[in-house]
Amino acid sequence: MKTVFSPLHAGHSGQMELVAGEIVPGFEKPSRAEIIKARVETEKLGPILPPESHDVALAKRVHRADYIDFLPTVWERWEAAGKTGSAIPFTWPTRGLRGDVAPRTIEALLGFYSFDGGASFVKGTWDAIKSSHDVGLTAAHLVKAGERAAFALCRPPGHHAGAAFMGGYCFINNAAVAAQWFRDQGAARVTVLDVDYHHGNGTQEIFYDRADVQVINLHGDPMTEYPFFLGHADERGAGPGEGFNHNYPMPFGTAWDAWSASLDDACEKLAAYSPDVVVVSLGVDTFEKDPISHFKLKSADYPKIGRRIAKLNLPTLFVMEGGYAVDEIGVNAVGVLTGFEG
Ligand code: SP5
Ligand code: ZN
Repeated sequence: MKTVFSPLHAGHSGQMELVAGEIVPGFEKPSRAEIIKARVETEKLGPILPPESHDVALAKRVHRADYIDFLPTVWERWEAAGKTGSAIPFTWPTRGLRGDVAPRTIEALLGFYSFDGGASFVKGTWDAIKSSHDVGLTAAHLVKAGERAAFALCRPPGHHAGAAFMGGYCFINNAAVAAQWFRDQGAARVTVLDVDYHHGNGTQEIFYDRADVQVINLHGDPMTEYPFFLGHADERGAGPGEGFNHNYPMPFGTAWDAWSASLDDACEKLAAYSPDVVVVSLGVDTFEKDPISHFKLKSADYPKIGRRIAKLNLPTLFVMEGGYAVDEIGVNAVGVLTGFEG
């Protein structure tokens, strides 16, 4: 399987996040992608290719255009305002406030275009976001060109990014952009299968009222787990999209037996939908040693995920999402891919 990777991810480094009342270095750090890349090499998964540059016109249809236009301007405006640390929002237009009027200052706009303080900017962040977007689309091209599967080693991740907001380490929703690209290229139906520990709220929001993109999520129950405000089992899609969104919330402590039962059910729904292509939002933060998550998957379980997905016998694009147990992230992420290859 071919991997697409860009070194530009590394400029998104040193950004801070708020954890347990303290500002700490972000869990979503450059070594994640480097360790996965090293494992792709030692496992001889296949060639590692650089991305081609792709216009963000498509991202402006998947997201709201004003949101995508905002992202490249953030760091410049933050510096121009005399600020020095990571650009992190701190005020959000929640219930009772105006979410329809874009304010003018950078600190206000950061809140306007986010749902949490988890997607902070440093100097190299926009270039990393753009490279991650390009990695996803370049890998999608490989699948369209006839590869059975390809691996988009995206960083930063994307699945928490909604139509007009960032959050949860995510800015552009790489998997959603790839899914839309497949549709534009003539795929009648596309499934996004999200196995990251956290609910892919952004992907769900983007496709919620559509029948042409099925969205399936396996994740920590939002009653007790981030992102808290989406991902319940009764969210089944709306309007023409009703019945095309499927959520599998699971409790803390979920291990392979229960998790894989959800995956089996998800794969049955996926097969019944009969998509032309599958986009897997591949997070490995389901791992037992993940520092911010609460499932109990073991390294030996990841190849089994790949094998189950391979049984669908569909063209498959793997898009990297989360996973914060850095020491094992390569073994686990690439384990899914070698398992897929059988
Ligand atoms: C792509 C992805 O996996 N994003 C995850 C975003 C999670 N943000 C919430 C982090 C909460 C951290 N809680 C830390 C507990 C440490 N013991
Ligand atoms: Zn996650």
